[in-house]
Amino acid sequence: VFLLGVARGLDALATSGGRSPLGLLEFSGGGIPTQPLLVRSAKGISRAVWELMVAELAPQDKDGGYARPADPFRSPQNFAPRAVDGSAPSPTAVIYSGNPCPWCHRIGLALAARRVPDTVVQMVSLEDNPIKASRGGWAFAEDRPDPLFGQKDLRGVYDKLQPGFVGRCTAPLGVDAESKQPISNESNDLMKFVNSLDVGAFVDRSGQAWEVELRPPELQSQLDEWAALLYFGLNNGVYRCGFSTSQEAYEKAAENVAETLDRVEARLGESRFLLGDKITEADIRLFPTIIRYDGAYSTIFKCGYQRIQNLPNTSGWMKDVYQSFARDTIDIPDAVASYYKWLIPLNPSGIIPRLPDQKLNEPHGRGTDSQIFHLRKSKVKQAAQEAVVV
Ligand SMILES: N[C@@H](CCC(=O)N[C@@H](CS)C(=O)NCC(=O)O)C(=O)O
Repeated sequence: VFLLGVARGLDALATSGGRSPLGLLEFSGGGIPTQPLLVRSAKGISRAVWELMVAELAPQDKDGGYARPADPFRSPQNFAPRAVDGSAPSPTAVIYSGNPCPWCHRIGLALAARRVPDTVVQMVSLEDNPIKASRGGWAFAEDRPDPLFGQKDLRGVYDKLQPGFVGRCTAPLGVDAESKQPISNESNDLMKFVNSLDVGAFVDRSGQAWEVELRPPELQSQLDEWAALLYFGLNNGVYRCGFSTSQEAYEKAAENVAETLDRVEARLGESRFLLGDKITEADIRLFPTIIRYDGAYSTIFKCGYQRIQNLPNTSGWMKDVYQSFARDTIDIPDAVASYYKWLIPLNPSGIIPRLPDQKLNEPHGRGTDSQIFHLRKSKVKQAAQEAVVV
């Protein structure tokens, strides 16, 4: 039946061009119960292969839910707060990062919000290319080489930091540029590291330097609550949706995402940013997921029917953050395309759908006050960069 099908299919392909290549579905039936067998085998084989591929890509718990692997490099001793004037010949830290990655995006946003110059922290953007990389997805682009170890890919860097390293070579990864020791490969740690740097970014008329504070002490418990909520329901919630291998695990994750989006939408109806009229770390945690949501997560991760463009507060907030300081922190088409190109089990065709118009440059209608950051006094005497009067 199979060979006959092939022959018929090839013939059909050659002559009509409008039929399936093997012609199996056209030929089956008619007394021989081939179709149930075909469908059952196709379903069983593709499901088994698919499950294997997803579990390799995204480790699974026993219920078919995504279990994110732990991060091996966490060295809090390497990020005691430091004052850095940016005049040293090489940066204090290098952060290996990748444009599509939402966890890396947090670090780029924190650096941009705090105006940390790249003479202090150098973000090296790696290419997302698992065919070029020897493990994981990250390889150095020719025009953006590895500044510390001269490696070809991120695995090479992990191997330099810990010879014979076994595990996921994930971005972001922060490395102390002087000691060449890891700071952390966990984005929460790296956000805290970026917030701890004292670079004297703003100077007032009296000559006092100021820093953007992303975690004001009086907001810390609220910030921790929001961090947990956003991680569960959105940052990792969208991944739990996309990497589920059972209907039950998916349903739970999709419900968490929907509830968290509703909560965010309601919260942003009360104030310009998540915790009031100033940007905090909570906004920086939310933005990378929201900006990728309509183009990638809602579709490839099957997050559900909600769209950011239909949430007026959240989409206004997204435009506000984008226009205020986030514009240069992401290449959106590249980030979105990466999900469709490289999450092969979720999109075997590699076809990239047409992107929604996020209208990011349109008026956000969320407020006109340009003093959108909390500030703290800096210890840096002379501003490391062009003074900005506050
Ligand atoms: N826990 C890490 C997660 C980072 C992460 O998952 N990075 C992904 C890119 S979005 C990665 O590098 N994956 C490569 C791999 O798993 O091999 C963090 O928050 O920093």
